[in-house]
Amino acid sequence: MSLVTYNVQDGVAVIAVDNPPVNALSPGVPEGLEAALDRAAGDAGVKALVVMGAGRTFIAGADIAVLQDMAWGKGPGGPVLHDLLQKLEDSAKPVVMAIHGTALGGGLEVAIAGHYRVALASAQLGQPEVNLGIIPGAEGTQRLPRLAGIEKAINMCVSGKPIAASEALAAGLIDKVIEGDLTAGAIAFAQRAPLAAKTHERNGRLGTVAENAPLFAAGLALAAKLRPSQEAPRRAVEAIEAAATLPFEEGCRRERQIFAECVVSDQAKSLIHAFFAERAAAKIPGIGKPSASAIARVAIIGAGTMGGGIAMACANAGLSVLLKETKAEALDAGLATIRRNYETSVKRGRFTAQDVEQRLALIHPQLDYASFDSADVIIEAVFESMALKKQIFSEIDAIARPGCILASNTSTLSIDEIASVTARPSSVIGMHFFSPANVMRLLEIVRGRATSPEIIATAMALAKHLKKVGVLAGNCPGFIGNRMFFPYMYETQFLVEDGATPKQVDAALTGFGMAMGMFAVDDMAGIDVAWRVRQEMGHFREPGVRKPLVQDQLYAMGRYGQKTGKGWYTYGEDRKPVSDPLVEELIATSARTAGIARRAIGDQEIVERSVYALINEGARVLEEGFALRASDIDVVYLNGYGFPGWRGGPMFYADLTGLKKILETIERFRRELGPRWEPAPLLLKLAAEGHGFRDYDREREA
Ligand code: T1G
Repeated sequence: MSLVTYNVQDGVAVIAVDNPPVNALSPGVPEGLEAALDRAAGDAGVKALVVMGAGRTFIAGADIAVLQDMAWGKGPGGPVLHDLLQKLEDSAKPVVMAIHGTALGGGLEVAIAGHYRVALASAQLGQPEVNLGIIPGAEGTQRLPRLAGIEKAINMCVSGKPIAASEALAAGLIDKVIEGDLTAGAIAFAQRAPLAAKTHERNGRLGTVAENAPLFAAGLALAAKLRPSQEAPRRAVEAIEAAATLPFEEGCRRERQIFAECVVSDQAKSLIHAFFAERAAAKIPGIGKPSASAIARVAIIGAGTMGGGIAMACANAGLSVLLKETKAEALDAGLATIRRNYETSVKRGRFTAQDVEQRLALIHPQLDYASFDSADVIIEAVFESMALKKQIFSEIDAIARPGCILASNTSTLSIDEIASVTARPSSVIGMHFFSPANVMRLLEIVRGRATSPEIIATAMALAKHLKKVGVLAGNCPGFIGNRMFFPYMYETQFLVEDGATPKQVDAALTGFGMAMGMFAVDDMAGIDVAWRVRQEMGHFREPGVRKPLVQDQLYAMGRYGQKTGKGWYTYGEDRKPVSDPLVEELIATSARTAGIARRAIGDQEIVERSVYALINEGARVLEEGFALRASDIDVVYLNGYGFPGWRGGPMFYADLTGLKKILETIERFRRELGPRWEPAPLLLKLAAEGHGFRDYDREREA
């Protein structure tokens, strides 16, 4: 089956890439395009060409599966598109690119090799390669600045963010926005279009050394700001600089060199893994692919931080929301926070005032269960108390319509126990949002023993509809994310008792790439919340286990973190964490009283004890079946816990580091630090076999 179709309409050859789902430049597509170009060149009846995508989009880039092979040293060293690009540019007949959906990466690079570009207003154009740890590798860093100027090219390649057709038109990247039928509009344009200059010959917008110097400096600053630890954005600036300083062909050679260096990097391996891991998480064996069309009305219980954020996420997705509280003050406070958050989004240009009014109009505040019987999903978002959740679930069980999803936003408590108070445990599921719920992409979907496949499938579809990344988790204490987070969090507390400081631990973790250090996270989430969760989960009740010494004392002192201005750190107006000698004294005294000989601790030990605690517990979550894949665990940590994307997630990072090395270190910790460092059986097994978690996933998929 040809991946490229060819037909002639009114003297114009219409060449369409037809490689669903996103017309990636998979093997066979570049070849098919070249063949079609040759055919059009030889067809006397053809005066011009239109190149477009069949189905929902133009070309969404190179085939990332092929890139993954490249990253691991299999397959070609770089995109093999040069001949196609040259053939497009050298065509003796005008080539018009007709863009709808997305023209991304190699797709945009193909488009800018053509003589003209027209697009629907809804089209998105971008060079998102940095999201995969690479730079454009099909001469995009050489042609894009020639069309759109140095500054625009830098912004597009460093941010990786697509731009709309209107912005592309203003930038000179496209020639016309087509209203109505794209094909007809493109053909009409092509029939009137004279042969245009080749993009690589258009040097007018390449600027001078003097003009460009501040642009390149600003580009490097942008790269450092947007993706501090990532190589590719900085290398993209380097490639664009080559466009401004070298002849075209030499610039292309420089780009290919930089691309080849980036694609085999651990960062590229990790980010490409993250791309596919996110898409794999949506596929649940034995569970169909339903649509969320059945969900129109969501009812939420609790208008606190989580309930309010969930209400915003639903309203942002166009869903009608019933928002229930028990007291008018709490409801008013919740609504005020929602409005304040929306006003912040308007200030940041994310929404217009009209958008906000539309969304607020979808949120219906109330103090009772009125209309809850017409809800498609009811989400309970009250604080972590099993007794309170059971009371609420027995109430909504009596009201909700048949088939309604009864969901709990619990972050730690048993879904089975909550479901046990209802007559419909098959409709009960965990939908664990992350704070702020209107921003954080992760949605941990927790299946109970009785949860039906339909309910799971609909919850997963709702996640996609809310633009969240839904990951299915089993019903163990803390599910995937928090279950792993507790050993990580406690290990950082043992590290400060052993001699480090909260500031040093946080600096080592952010140096590793974590979005925030553990002590700053604890202060943001609330030391009182962590205390309540520890009580509910009964941590450290077994005799003989090492128990953290200080967090409970901070709780007893009312130091709950940012919300009280004091926690592990103190906080001023700017909400920036400041080390508190009182806390460091408290740590030293507690350690002394416990007979702990404090010592100097290096950053490597901090990172290894923290991150390996995650990996070891992750291996247990996996072998006990509470996560479907190791890559699902990565998706949870990348989207919910600030683990750096360019490290691929804790399990992928473990593979890159080598399970044998990690096991050796964990066994040393076991000897030196005690039984909490017992290696997970799966880790022992895989390390002994010389395998990684990726191999484990592959075997299970097979
Ligand atoms: N290659 C291979 N598969 C791809 C793909 C690609 N470029 N893009 C998407 N898919 C698959 C995806 O895995 C999923 O598969 C299905 O398509 C639907 O995707 C030379 C080297 C286009 C905005 O980075 O951003 O070009 O899970 O669920 O939400 O310089 O996909 O169904 O089996 O994401 O509607 C640059 C990546 C590549 C774009 C659509 N291009 N794709 O979003 O659907 S590097 C990109 C996206 C490059 C050049 C360099 C999004 C989308 P499955 P989906 P969606």
